[in-house]
Amino acid sequence: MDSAQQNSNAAAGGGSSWGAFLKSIASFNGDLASLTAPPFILSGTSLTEFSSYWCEHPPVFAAPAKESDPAKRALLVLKWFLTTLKQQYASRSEQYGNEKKPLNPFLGELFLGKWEDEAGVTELISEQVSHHPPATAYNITNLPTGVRLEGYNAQKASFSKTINIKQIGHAVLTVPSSTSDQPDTFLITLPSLHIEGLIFGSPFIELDGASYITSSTGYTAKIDYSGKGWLSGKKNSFVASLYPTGKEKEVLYNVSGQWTKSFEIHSGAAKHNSKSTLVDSWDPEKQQHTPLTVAPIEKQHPLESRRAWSKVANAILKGDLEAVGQEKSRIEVAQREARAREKVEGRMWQRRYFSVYTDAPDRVLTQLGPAIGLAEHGDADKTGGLWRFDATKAEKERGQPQLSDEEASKIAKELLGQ
Ligand code: HC3
Repeated sequence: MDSAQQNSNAAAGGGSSWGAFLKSIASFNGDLASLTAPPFILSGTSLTEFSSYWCEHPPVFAAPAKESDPAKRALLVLKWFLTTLKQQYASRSEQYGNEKKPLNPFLGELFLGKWEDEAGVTELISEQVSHHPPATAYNITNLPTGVRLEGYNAQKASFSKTINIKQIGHAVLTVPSSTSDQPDTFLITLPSLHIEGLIFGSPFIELDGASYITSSTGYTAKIDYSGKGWLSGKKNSFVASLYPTGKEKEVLYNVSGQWTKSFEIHSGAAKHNSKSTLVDSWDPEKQQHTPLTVAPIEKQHPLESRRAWSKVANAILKGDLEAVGQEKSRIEVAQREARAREKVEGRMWQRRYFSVYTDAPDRVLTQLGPAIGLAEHGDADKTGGLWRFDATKAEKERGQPQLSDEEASKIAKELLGQ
């Protein structure tokens, strides 16, 4: 049975529990992890993997480093951001026919990888830095140019007609400058989203509201998202404009299109768009993407996502729900026990790559946050802290020798119950 048939059977109540799932959503308490989704909606991929969606096209990610004009650099940053949206928000539904419920990462879970292409090596580090509330932090560096993205995110969900998700957290892109010792900094907010198609048993994501990118060089981009309305509009639509910070009416560039399909970049305000104002365009169908390379499972650290969840993921693939439940609960129980031990011993779980930023106020948020309505504290109370990449810790991790089989088994037993 293909996924479309599966979904329509499920929606009609054909042997699956989609109806029960819809009922449970109506009394939803906002805890996404607590949603008991029917089997066909379960995914064996953990949310720590989602950090890789920021860099499907490393050359586009690194491109701002080669541009010296600050407005054009800001435009290249906006273009890169827009090119990430398709993989971030539509890749699961395109691949499987519906949005899935990802695995809820455990504290300390890691997802490490790299991209290798004409942009050189670009490294990814993603770590689950908080479990209550759940928050994932990431750091992506293009080694040849030094372009670096770091950020952390959590989700706050609510129910009104459908599942609505507000993203908490932010990202900071650092672009080394050819004319100054000080790199340019771009503060990025994350769009809100909601789930469509729930009633038909084939959920997919639509983005809504607005998100922003503001730079230390004095430019801001606003991206407005909209979907298909009852009467007009196309799904996954957006319009974006780039302007000098604080002067929203003085539009330097405008971008419009569909984040799943194609978009065009024009100079000036949208009302003047013509062939002659066209600066650039993007069509994901015509672009190559660079696959992420991760170490083979047996070479991974026991806390790396694909290794840690491999038994759960295999059980999901086989549709063996009993095994899914058993394997998940092994991890959950071991994690609860680990937290209890830490409490008794008066210590805290040590994050491997990130630290809570305690020298508040944070420089980037203080300088750039007010222009786009981001608070100085970075919503730290909702993400277990204001998380920043810790280069010293990362250096130490890099220097660690590969774990022996015995050491790896000990960690897997103690922290994952495996
Ligand atoms: C809401 C979501 C979990 C969070 C996912 C986030 C916001 C994570 C950060 C990434 O950078 C972007 C991103 C993309 C997709 C978001 C997921 C979509 C669905 C999932 C819910 C927990 C599952 C809801 C269950 C249902 C009904 C879709 O199966």
